[in-house]
Amino acid sequence: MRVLILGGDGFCGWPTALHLSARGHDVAIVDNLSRRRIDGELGVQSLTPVQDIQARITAWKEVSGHEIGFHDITVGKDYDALLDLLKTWRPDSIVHFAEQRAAPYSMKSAKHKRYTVDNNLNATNDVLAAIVDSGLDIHLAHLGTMGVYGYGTAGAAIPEGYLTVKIETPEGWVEREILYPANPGSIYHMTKTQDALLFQFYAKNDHLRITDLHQGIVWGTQTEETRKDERLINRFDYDGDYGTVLNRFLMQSAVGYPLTIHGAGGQTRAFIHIQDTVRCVELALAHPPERGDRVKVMNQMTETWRVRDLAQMIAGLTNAEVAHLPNPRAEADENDLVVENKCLLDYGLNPIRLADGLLMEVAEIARAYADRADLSKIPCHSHWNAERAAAASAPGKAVAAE
Ligand code: USQ
Repeated sequence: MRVLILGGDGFCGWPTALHLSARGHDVAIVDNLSRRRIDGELGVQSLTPVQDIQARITAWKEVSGHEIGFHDITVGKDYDALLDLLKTWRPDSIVHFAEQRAAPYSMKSAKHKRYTVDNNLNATNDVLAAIVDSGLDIHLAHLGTMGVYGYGTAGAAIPEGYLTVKIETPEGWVEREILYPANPGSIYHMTKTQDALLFQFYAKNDHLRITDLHQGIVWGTQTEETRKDERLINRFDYDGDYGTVLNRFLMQSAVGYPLTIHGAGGQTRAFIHIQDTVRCVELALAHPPERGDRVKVMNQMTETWRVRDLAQMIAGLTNAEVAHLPNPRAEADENDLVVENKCLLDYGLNPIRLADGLLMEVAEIARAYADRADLSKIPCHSHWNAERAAAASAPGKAVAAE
């Protein structure tokens, strides 16, 4: 299969490109390297020494014998270049990761909100419009987020995209299937709920074949392929904007920094290891919807954890201290989360569990590159609203270790 990976230089995109290439697919990457520029803006760097894209691709050729193409195109801006690439390279599938993916970054300021909305929504619309314009029957698999659902339970497990509801009509009660009500918790998550509407429209209007993968929080850094050579190593974000909770806690334990629980740590979230992310994308590409089908939605997660339970487990494993900080986010103090993930299990995924030993691999990677860490970048300084910012700066709200 010929697969174009939009955002193929990023944390999920790079290991996906390698995974598909290793399995014999013809892979090309489209990326404008914006994630690397944002590191510059924030004054941070990946904990792991990520090579530039050309060095990565050269290393992969040496290690595997496989070529990966690279195209420096800004999806959402360089429409003609994208369309031209689709027409000439003629991919069977496109995997769309080309979006700004950090919730805290999207909430930093009006400038960051505007960038995230502009970048993400134009990228998605351009890909869809270009597929229509190309006249090709390309399957689009998009990386969405569990956060579109709002982390609730609705009294039952969160279904995969659609909810059956009963509506009272003059003829009595009728059953309808609706898109699960969107309930985003940040501007970033909001863009993914808008993406879902774009997908519904293009599937209905142009009969495009689309799969939306609603993914939980990714943990881990290495996959089977990125482990093969240090030049292939994946990103490891730990900073207050791009670092995500489990990887951050493992990194913090490795460098002796108290685990930064926001508020009471009562939020429950869905998790998936990066190795399972790349497997799930492969499974999604192998099972595309038919032309004329509705958008196929898969919940891409393997287990749920409450943030304070995660912190306690890691503290127990590594003797790390735990600290409660004022929560920068406008989120509930506690939530329960039950999620269906039948699709990927039916396709044969054998999920990696937090207990499987890879937790310590992540901690070891963090220890190996600890000298690259800038501990001043660990706290999250992006506040969701004025009340959260005021609460964070109130006297007596500094880090309190347990
Ligand atoms: N949290 C802490 N301490 C920290 C970092 C986070 O308590 O040091 C808490 C947050 O308050 C939140 C939870 O952990 O309740 C998750 O935060 P996160 O930063 O790990 O993840 P989030 O901002 O939700 O976003 C990440 C990815 C995003 C993806 C999403 C999946 O950056 O691209 O879509 O996870 S999900 O969370 O399921 O929506």
